[in-house]
Amino acid sequence: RRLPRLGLTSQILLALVLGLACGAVLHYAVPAGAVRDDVLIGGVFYLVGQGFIRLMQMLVVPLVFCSIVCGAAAIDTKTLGSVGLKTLLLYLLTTAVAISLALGVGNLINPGEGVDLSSLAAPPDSADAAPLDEAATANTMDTLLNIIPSNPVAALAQGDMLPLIFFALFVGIVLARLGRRVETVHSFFVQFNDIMMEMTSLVMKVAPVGVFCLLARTFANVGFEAFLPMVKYMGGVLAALVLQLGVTYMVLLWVFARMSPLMFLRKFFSVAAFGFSTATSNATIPLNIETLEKKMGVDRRISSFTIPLGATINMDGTAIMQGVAVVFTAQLFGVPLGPAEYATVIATATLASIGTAGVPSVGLITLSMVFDAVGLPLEGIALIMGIDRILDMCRTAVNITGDAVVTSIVAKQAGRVDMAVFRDPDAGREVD
Ligand code: DAS
Repeated sequence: RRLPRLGLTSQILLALVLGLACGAVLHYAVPAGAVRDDVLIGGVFYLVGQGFIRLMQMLVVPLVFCSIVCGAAAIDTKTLGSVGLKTLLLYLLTTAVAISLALGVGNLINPGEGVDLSSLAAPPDSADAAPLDEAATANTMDTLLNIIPSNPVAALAQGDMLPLIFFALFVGIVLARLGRRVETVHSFFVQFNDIMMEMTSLVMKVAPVGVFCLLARTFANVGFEAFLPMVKYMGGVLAALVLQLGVTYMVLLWVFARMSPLMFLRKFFSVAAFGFSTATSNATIPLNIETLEKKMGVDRRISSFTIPLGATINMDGTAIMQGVAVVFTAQLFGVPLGPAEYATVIATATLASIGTAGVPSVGLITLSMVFDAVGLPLEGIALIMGIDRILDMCRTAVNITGDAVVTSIVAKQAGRVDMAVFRDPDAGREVD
């Protein structure tokens, strides 16, 4: 009888457990020797683990560039109007609040303190070393000025993400303005984006092997010492997600829309649960729009624009994971972060979330980009990857809730919410 085919999530969880176990056995039970150190830890595990991380890095520039061009082109400035502008501003505001929350919680919990993994960092070749020096010396003004690329092709070639994102946004906005005159170029980017999304899901299929090797090597080298930081990192992300959901969104909903937070959460629970189980904002779009209309009386003419937009450009949960991950990795590898680096992280994560579509693990791909922007070693992803799938489900639930909260606020202020439906506890039962 064939083993039941395990879903990717369970495969990754299995790889997490096996990687930890294998690493622990190698660390505590197998004496140092050629096989253990050169063939396994420094050989297979290093090669496959780093190979997987490079596969993810390979996706970053084309994936982020295409999805931001397509995302920006979809924000057709003509139809945007006041509702659209207010929606855009609220989406950017909630994401900036989210990442600031995450950096705050990260510096409160200090998940990466007490363990020094700098011995694990791949030997910094010239490219890696440069950003660290730049980041260390560049002041905040230069950081902001660097957002505008003096040479966009160089920015693309070197993977300088902030200028790349700025240029992609610009291309997308002009694409929308020129409309039919440039439809060939537009469809090129749309098709290339499809290729990159398919490539992302193919790369993610080998994630279990990557996770196993990365964790086995990390735990073989440092043993269970690395376990506590991983748990603290997970706790930090979950704490920040709960704060964003329970405080930020609820305060916004009450202050700007006078809608009962408890009623909203009770009615929205099924959508959040769906987002949690699929770890995909895009797949949740139809249920999100249906629930807002039938259970909360939010006019579909608003949500059919703001929800798909939010699924693409508003990823507060992802920004939270990235904020905590930056603090975690900087502490693990002893990389100093000053105000300029924090400004870069907030800008990169907020801008990066604009384009990346809501598909599983996309937050991990753009995380390697945020790390590059502040010169953090990608090995930090090793400890994050194993538990990322679970966190992906949690942060996706927050991503879509943020979309629905902003939609409700904008609709309410435009007088497009039927409050009788919102207040009726039984409204829209048929949606469940
Ligand atoms: N899974 C993504 C989403 O659908 C979020 C992420 O990968 O960070 O929103």
